[in-house]
Amino acid sequence: MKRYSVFAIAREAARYHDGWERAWRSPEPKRRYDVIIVGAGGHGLATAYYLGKNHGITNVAVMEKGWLGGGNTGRNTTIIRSNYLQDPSAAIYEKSRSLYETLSQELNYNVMFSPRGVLMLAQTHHEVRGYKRTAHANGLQGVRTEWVDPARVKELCPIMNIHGPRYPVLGGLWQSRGGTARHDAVAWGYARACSDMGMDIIQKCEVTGIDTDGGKVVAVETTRGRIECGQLAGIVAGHSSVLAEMAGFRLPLESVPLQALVSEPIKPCMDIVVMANTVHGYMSQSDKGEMVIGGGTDGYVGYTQRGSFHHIEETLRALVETFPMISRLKMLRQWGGIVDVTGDRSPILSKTPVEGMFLNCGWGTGGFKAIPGSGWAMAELMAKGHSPLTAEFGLERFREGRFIDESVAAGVAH
Ligand code: FAD
Ligand code: PYC
Repeated sequence: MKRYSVFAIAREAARYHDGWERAWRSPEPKRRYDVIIVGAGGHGLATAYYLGKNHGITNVAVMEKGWLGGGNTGRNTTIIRSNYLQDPSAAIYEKSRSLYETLSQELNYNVMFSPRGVLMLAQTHHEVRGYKRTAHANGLQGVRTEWVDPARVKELCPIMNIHGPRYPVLGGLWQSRGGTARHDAVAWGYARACSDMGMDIIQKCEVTGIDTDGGKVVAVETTRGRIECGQLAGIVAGHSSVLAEMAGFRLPLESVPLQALVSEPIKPCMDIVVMANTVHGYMSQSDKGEMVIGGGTDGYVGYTQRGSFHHIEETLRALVETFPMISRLKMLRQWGGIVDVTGDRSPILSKTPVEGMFLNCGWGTGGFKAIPGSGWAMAELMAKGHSPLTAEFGLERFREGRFIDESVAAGVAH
């Protein structure tokens, strides 16, 4: 792989940019791999990357039914934070946030990580108590967050109306090292690095069946034929229950549409991320100047990558009362993804009833921020059979009642 650098840009500028090579190869699938990962979203690609980088396992294929990064990874609003309540969550989300800090250098690919700060507004006394509790818990976990008062909120985000027609802003939970990154660059950067290690990323290849022998996974059936494997990881977000059904077991999660929209581009007016969970909407400004906006999930199970119309209206109503100046903005695009939501709003990183098959799913509305940490932890689980970061996130917690309740920290109404 040729390194990207300022010298490479200058060199290519001088020769009409005809020397760039493809960022990743598009090989024909081999008959057998040591590891097959289903799903070339951020989590699947990051898992492959850390399998190679941290554990030397490179006979790996990542199978993708569409195009890489075309699932939720390329559809999210890119908010990165680690202000969760429970210790196992803080550990994996903070690992992830800290990996984001140097990911561009690590991958030699600009993922445009922007630690601009994330502010979660408290607009009821219940939220004030909840977020103060989170700030205290984060202090004990070594995660840097703080409670800020309304005057500081206004200072951080001058375009905000803190008096609110319905809910005045009573303060907020501020994580100054939270922020955003360019979502598809994260997928592309990992894909390029995986390809460089000799791994095969097979796009337009849907896994349609899972073959087992004596309770152990031996191969997958795909739209490009049968491919054998030593280990299999299902990392397919909203399609996790479909994949689990192929392997003969059920998962404790529901798939629901979650949508987002962007406005026309405007001059810089907001340099932090704001989440307003009582009125329910969140917003940041992209580098292009568009306001990036999102709301809650649909109230019913669905596989449309669209989302229902009333959510657009509810989300914009919430944001117009929080940021009155956006009332005259035109909205440009709207889209949806299918998110996989567990009962405790925490992910599943786990072995499964099928020997050799692993699952990484249940990130629901909040898995973009977790991509590097999840990949790191999942690779460790697959290579060594255990990982301190995944220990509490096994499937068995639902049977044993050891829930990791993050319904408040999830930040998005389900
Ligand atoms: P995906 O990126 O969905 O990748 C899974 C891949 O598996 C897909 O490409 C799919 O095509 C493929 N696949 C499925 N079935 C098969 C099969 N049978 N064979 C082969 N391939 C298959 N998180 C945050 O942290 N911050 C946010 O601000 C945020 N905002 C969001 C806003 C929206 C609108 C949405 C939809 C999600 C948001 N999220 C956010 C959540 C985040 O996007 C996801 O948790 C994360 O991207 C999941 O990544 P993934 O790699 O697990 O899944
Ligand atoms: O998890 O921070 C988050 C988030 C924001 C919007 C959607 N998910």
